[in-house]
This record gives sequence, structure tokens and C-alpha cells, in this order.
Amino acid sequence: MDQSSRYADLSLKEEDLIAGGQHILVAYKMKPQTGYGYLEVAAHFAAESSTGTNVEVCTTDDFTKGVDAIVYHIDEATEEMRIAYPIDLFDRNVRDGRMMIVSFLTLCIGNNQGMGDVVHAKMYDFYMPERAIQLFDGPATDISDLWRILGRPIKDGGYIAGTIIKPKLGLRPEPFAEAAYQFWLGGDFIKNDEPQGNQVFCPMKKVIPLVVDAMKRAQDETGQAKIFSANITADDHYEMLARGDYVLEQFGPDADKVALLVDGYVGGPGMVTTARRNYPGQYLHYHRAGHGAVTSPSAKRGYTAYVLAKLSRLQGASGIHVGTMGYGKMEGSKDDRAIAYIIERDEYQGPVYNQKWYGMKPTTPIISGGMNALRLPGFFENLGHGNLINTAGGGSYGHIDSPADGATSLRQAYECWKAGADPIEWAKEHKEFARAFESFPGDADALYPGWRDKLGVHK
Ligand code: CAP
Ligand code: MG
Repeated sequence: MDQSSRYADLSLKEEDLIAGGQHILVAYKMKPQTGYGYLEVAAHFAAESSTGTNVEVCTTDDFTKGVDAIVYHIDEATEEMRIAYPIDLFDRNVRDGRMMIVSFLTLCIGNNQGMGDVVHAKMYDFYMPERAIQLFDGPATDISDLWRILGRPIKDGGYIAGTIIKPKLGLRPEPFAEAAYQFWLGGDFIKNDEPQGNQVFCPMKKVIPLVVDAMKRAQDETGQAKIFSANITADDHYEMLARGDYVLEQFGPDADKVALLVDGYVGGPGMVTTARRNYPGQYLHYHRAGHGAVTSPSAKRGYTAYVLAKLSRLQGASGIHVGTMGYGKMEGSKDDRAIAYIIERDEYQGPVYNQKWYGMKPTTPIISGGMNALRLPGFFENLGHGNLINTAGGGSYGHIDSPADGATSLRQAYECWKAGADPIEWAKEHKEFARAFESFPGDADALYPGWRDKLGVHK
């Protein structure tokens, strides 16, 4: 059944929909099955994503039609489809009237992902009107809170040198805490790896007190504050709270230096919001493991990493992983800068929509995945700033001398870029950075050909 007379109106203008402020706009790449008209499938898509199904139902009344999602733009050649969703379609909390991301996802990227007349459809941008921005939680804390803890200026406080405890799994409590202590002697921020939690060989109640002690000792020794991001991911809301409460209680007077990490893609919006609403005083660290299943450019369904990051700011993530823009080990490209800019700025022109955030706190880009000191100068140059968290697991624990030297080499890489210096010249003056060349010779060969001669390293 062709529903385009009800669910499509190509005379609607995007600027009018934006000025009206009553719609959430979503842009997709959508390919219909052969034998179906583009507009026909687009209209069916809008119907399934709002008030309709594949046939007319006799219970529909005039009010219902007022909350239909409407296709307002198509371009068959580029497989582009844009849909306007009335804001009233979306579920609101009983308790406080606020909006929820789960409802946005259920409608805008829900049943439409399995429709028989669609080959594939992927969301690649969306626009939230001011009223919707007001109704999402947004971050409770941001990078300025970490800069304050670290004793830095709360504006442009700069690079936060971090790591992930490695190996990913398989350390018992004592070596785990020792690995943390060793890194903190040079760096600022440590996170649990995304699968680390309460394994039988490293129970939370054994390891966390040791990490507290490691933090205290590192702070005493360096005279600097340190930050630990503890994974509280769990299927059960109450288990998450048990973990969060336990960690904060154990850190006691240092609990302000605890971030809470949630595997937000696999865990979903409920898990993120559990952390956001129950621990508004803590930095909320969104790890996105699993996101590649839908965000990879090779995936023609789901949504992009840009969309995921934008959603995380609405949900209230203080920081989210944004990849390494082609400089690390994970998939990505230089243009992924947009993923950082949409979450850190107060206004940004995305692939389709210009989004204003109306003062909602920013979400920090967390740069992670195969990073080390050698890869950082190019990374900063591409992004244009270093106001971010970088976690380098292999890049710290793989440093030839020590995790502390690995951490120092990361900070020196930031300073090198900030000074506009040539990395090879910088290495001549900065020992830990120089030793990173010998630690990661494959990267050194690729990024800085001739480095051995220039640095006098011949072994
Ligand atoms: C990085 C990491 C992160 C990835 C995830 C890992 O470790 O801990 O999970 O960064 O990707 O397990 O791979 P290394 P993304 O520093 O040792 O590579 O940040 O893109 O979401
Ligand atoms: Mg990891």
C-alpha cells in the first residue's frame, strides 16, 4: 500500500520545521528493495517509525494523524531520506516529564531496521529542537571538573594523560594495583578496561582497596591528584549501584577523583542513565565497545559514530570514546573530527544539521585504541586541540622503560605538538619521548623515517 499521501510531504521546508521547533529531524541513507518506489518505501518507513503499520487501521483518528512522522526530503540518487518526527511522539518519564533516548531509538531506529521492503537504512544525522535539548539530562560533570581536580585552569586545561590497565584481563589484585601505581607516577588518569569488573581472579572487593592505596601513594609521591575510572557496568541496575556505592565508599576522601565507567553501547541508554542520575557528582565515562557493529562505514544499517556520540551528550555522558581518527588501531579517518566537535562545542554544523546545544555541558572526546606518544603529534595537529582525555594502554605499558616513562612520553608528545616542534628534535631533548621510538619501532619507521640515524639509535 502506498502511504505517501499521508506520511510524506515534500513541500515541507527544513528551515520552517527548524524554526517551528516542534520536530526532531532525522537524516538516513536508505535503499529500498527493487520493485518498490523510493517515496513509497520512505513513507512506509515513516509510518512504521511513528503512528502506522503496513495497512490503514480503523482506529486512527484525526489526532493520530497530527503526530505522524513525515518524509520531507528524498534524493533517490544519493539514497537520502529525511524525516520530521513530532516531538510529542516520544515517550516522557512519569516521574519528571523528561525525554529518554531509548524512546528516540525505538522509534527512529527501531522496527524500521527490519522492514522487508528496505534493503538497508542508516541514520547519519539528527537535529534536536531547543525544547528537546531542555528535556534531556545532558552531562552533570565535564572535563572542567577533572581539570579542577588536577589543579589546572578550568578553561583550556589541556591534555589528560591516561591509560587502561593492561593486560585487558588476567591480572590478580596485587599486580593490577601495582600496574596502576606505576602509571600514576607519570600520568593522570587510569581506567578499567571495558570487560574488567569483578572477575573471580580479581574480585572488586579485593582490588579496589589496593587501587585506593596505590592512588594515595602515587599522590604522595608526585604531589599531584590522580583519577581512576571504575567500571560499574552490569545488567542489573541494583548491581550497578552496588558497585558504584562500593567504589565511592572505598575511595572515601578521594571519591571526587573517581569516574564511573559504563559500557554504554552494549549496556544501552538505561545503563548510562542509571549512572548519570544516581551519581551526578561523578564523571561519567562512556565506553562504546561493540558500536562498530552498527557504526562501521561497512555497516549499512544502524547509525554512525557521529550519531552515537551526539546521543551520548544528550544522555549525560561526561566523556565518550570517539576513536583515533585514523591515528590508532581502530577503524576511523581524519574527518572523524566531527565526532569530537559535535560533543564539545555549543554549536556545530554536522553532516546535515546545524545543532545548537543551548549551554548543555560538553562531553569530552576520549581518544583511545592503539595510541602512543609517536602517534599523538599528528593526531593533535589533525584535531586542532588537546583538551581531551587520551588513554593509551599498549602505549604506556609497552614503553621500553616503565609505565611511568610511558605516561611521561605521552605528555611530552602533547607538549611537542603545542610547541610546534619537530618530533625528532623534541626527542633529542626529551628522554622518555625518545625512548618511545625504540619502544614502538614499527610506528617510528612509518611516521619518522630515518629516525635511527637522527637520534643515533643503532641496535
Ligand atoms: C584501548 C582499549 C579500548 C579501545 C576501544 C582496547 O587499548 O582499551 O577499549 O580504545 O576503542 O581495549 O582496545 P590500547 P574506541 O590503548 O592498548 O589500544 O576507543 O575507539 O571506542
Ligand atoms: Mg579497552
